[in-house]
Amino acid sequence: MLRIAIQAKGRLSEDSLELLREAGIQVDDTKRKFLSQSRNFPAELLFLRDDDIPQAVALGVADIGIVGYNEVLEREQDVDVLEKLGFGPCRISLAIPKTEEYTGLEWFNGKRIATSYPNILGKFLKDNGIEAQIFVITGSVEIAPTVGMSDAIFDIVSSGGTLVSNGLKEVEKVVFSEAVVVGNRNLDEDKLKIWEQVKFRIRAVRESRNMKYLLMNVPNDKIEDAIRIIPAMRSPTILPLAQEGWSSMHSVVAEDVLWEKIELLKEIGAEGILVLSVEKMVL
Ligand code: PRT
Ligand code: ZN
Repeated sequence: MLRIAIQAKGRLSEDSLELLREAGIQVDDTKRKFLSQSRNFPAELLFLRDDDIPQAVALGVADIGIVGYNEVLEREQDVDVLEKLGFGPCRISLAIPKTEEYTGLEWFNGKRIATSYPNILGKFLKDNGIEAQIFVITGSVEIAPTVGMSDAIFDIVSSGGTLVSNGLKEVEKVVFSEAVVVGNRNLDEDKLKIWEQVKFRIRAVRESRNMKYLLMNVPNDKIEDAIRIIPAMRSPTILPLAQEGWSSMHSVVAEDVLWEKIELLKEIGAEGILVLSVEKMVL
């Protein structure tokens, strides 16, 4: 049995549950409890505040956990980052009032910086030889300069909208973060085996999310060109059509280059192009 800690309520909880669900680990989240056992997989979910996940995993209260990399860095617990998950992207940045002229990192010498990430900030300032005062607050960091609590802030930024609406500008991006899987350092063989299974499934889910299945009819003398446009995993599937001189070609293509590929395929005479979602993909 593998115990997986995920955020109970917050920005990462839905994506974490969805990823596990798509990986075939079903839990009854309708009556979300503190601890919920999967109906069909040897795993149980422990719902925690994100701040507590690195410590829970370090202590072995949970075997693995899904949490923002920012929390992993800040909590300085003995855990391993086992896998990056891609969702919850953000950065932790230094921001100052937009009316200030920013002259480089020295600007922060002698200043007071409000943050919920004192460890990451402390290390960054030390590494850069900056002497500033760290003022720890746990919420609404972005209002600190307006109310005179600090000269600057060090906080999570995603779109940047919160900074702008508080009259601040981002001047240094210090850490980039996304949701990651952290693991206890002393997992036994059974648990490691289950984690390997989970990892394999998570990768297949993530791989398939970015992929589309493409079907099209291609004149036989253009098949070589079509293969050059969409090389596929090994090679595309080619099936003869009833109509002489034509074949049906099947392949997968990454979504971010889909339109560009379709245009090239049309140029070489491909017809009846169908694009389908990929449910799961195992490489
Ligand atoms: O209750 P619990 O302690 O579990 O949750 P929490 O309130 O501490 O965390 P939560 O749910 O807000 O965020 C969980 C994780 O999501 C963070 O640790 C990050 O890894 C990640 N994440 C991604 C973010 C953001 N994007 C984000 N934008 N966390 C917070 N924000 C905040 C940001 O600080 C700003 O105030 O959202 C606001 C809007 O950001 P902009 O730049 O888009 O305006
Ligand atoms: Zn938190």
